[in-house]
Order: sequence, then structure tokens, then C-alpha cells
Amino acid sequence: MPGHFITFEGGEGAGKTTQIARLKVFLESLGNSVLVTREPGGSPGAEKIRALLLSGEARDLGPRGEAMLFAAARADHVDHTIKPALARGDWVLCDRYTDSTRVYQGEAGVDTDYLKLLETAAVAGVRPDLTILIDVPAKVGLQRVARRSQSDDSGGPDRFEDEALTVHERRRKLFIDLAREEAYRFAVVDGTKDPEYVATAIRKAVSERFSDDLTPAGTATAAHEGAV
Ligand code: Z5A
Repeated sequence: MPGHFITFEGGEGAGKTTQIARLKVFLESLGNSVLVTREPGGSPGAEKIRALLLSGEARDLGPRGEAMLFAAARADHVDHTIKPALARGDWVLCDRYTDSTRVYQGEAGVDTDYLKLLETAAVAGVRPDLTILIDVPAKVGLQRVARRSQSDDSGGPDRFEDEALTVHERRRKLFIDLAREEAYRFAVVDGTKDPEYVATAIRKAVSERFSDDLTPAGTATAAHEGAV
């Protein structure tokens, strides 16, 4: 498909949403069409499943049942949002994707082979061209999320935030392990730095990965040097 698919991964409060917004501005400044989406969610059907998962209502299904719901949401998201956008030639920036299932449901004890089966069925061949892992110590990310909750009305921690610090640290390690195993598609950036520093590191990773593809006409180099 003519589009480009970039996924963002990391723990809570890593800065994914913040950086996706910045990368979108950068890519659009070069004349590209950009679609921002997220998981779980990103399509009407998947957003319904998101509400079930994050409220904790699906918790009684256990980690294996929750993994099936994440997969069902992903299948709907791929079919109705991601594939059509890639077919149009859009840049798709997705907040979490398959690596989150491998890490969160894997950490919760779901069998790796079972997760692979679900993943293969859900993605229908749609794999990221690049995955940006924003790495922060769990404590830093959770402090950011707690500060944000105090300053807005987003309520308390959701189903997956509300876990012991050791669980969050194990997830961080699993993300790093995945990035090492599949280094060909990952770029790891230090999310403890200030947002502008992180944005610059991400733009560099995107420019290196896609070189001449950054504008439809392939004229990115001169245009993007002064952007954002
Ligand atoms: N989940 C799963 O278990 N299995 C799956 O397959 C999938 C997901 C797909 C979705 O949560 C949950 O579902 C998630 C995993 C699980 N677990 N949790 N919780 P979500 O979509 O609601 O939330 P999230 O993905 O974890 O996003 P988040 O908590 O909003 O974090 P973020 O997007 O990475 O961070 P942010 O919103 O950009 O920034 C957080 C705050 O930090 C905010 O106030 C920023 O202004 C601030 N910030 C951002 N960057 C910086 C820097 N560089 N310095 C200082 N402060 C910063």
C-alpha cells in the first residue's frame, strides 16, 4: 500500500500522545496527509471495546479474554481505519499497536503462541513500517499521569494504570527486549528529556527510515530542515 505506518509504544505517561501531535504537524508541513489514531480504539466498533477494557468491566474475563478483546478491536480498527488510510497514501500515526498486546497481555501471563495467533488474525498483514518506543522509567511516567489527573477531570487511574510499580517496570523491560529483538523496525528514544528534544529525535528516526518518502514528491530534505 502507498501509505506509511508508524506506531508509538511505551508505558503510561511516556509522551506518545504529545509526540504524535508534534510529528503530525511536521509531516503536514511537508505537504503529507496524516491520520492520527489509537489503540484500543480508532474505529466506532473498537472504541466500544476500548470503553469495556479500560473501565475494567472486562477484567473478569481474565488476561486471555482481554487479549481476545484487544484483538477484536484491532481487527475492526485495521479494516475500517488503518487499511483505508494506507490505501489512500496517508501517513498513519498510531498510539499503541501489536507491541502493547505482546507486552501488557504477555506480562499478565498469556501464552506467547496464543498471542501470536491472535496478532496474525487481527492485523491481516498490516505491520508497522517503523515503531517509535518512547522509553521512560515507570515512576516518571506514572508521576506525569498523576499530575495530569490532578489538573483535569480525567478521573482516577484506568484498568491498566492501576497496577504495582513492579508490574510497570516489567512492562518497560519487555518493550526494550522487543526493540532489541526486532531492531530493524524500532527506534528507541529517551522520553525523560524535554518534549522538544524528544520530538527532534523522533523526526531524525523518521527521516532516516523514510529518507526520500517524506513528501509525495520526494522533496523532503530541503523542506524539513527548518520545520517545527
Ligand atoms: N493496552 C493493552 O493492555 N493491550 C493492548 O493491546 C493495547 C493497550 C493496545 C490504553 O491506555 C491502555 O490499554 C494502556 C495499555 C493497554 N495502559 N494504560 N494505562 P490509554 O490509551 O488510555 O493510555 P496510554 O496509551 O498509556 O497513554 P497516556 O497515559 O496518556 O500516555 P502518553 O500518551 O504516552 O503520554 P502523554 O499523554 O503524551 O503525556 C502524559 C503527560 O506527560 C502529559 O501531561 C504531558 O504533558 C506530559 N509529558 C509528555 N511528554 C513529556 C516530557 N517529555 N517531559 C515532561 N512531561 C511530558
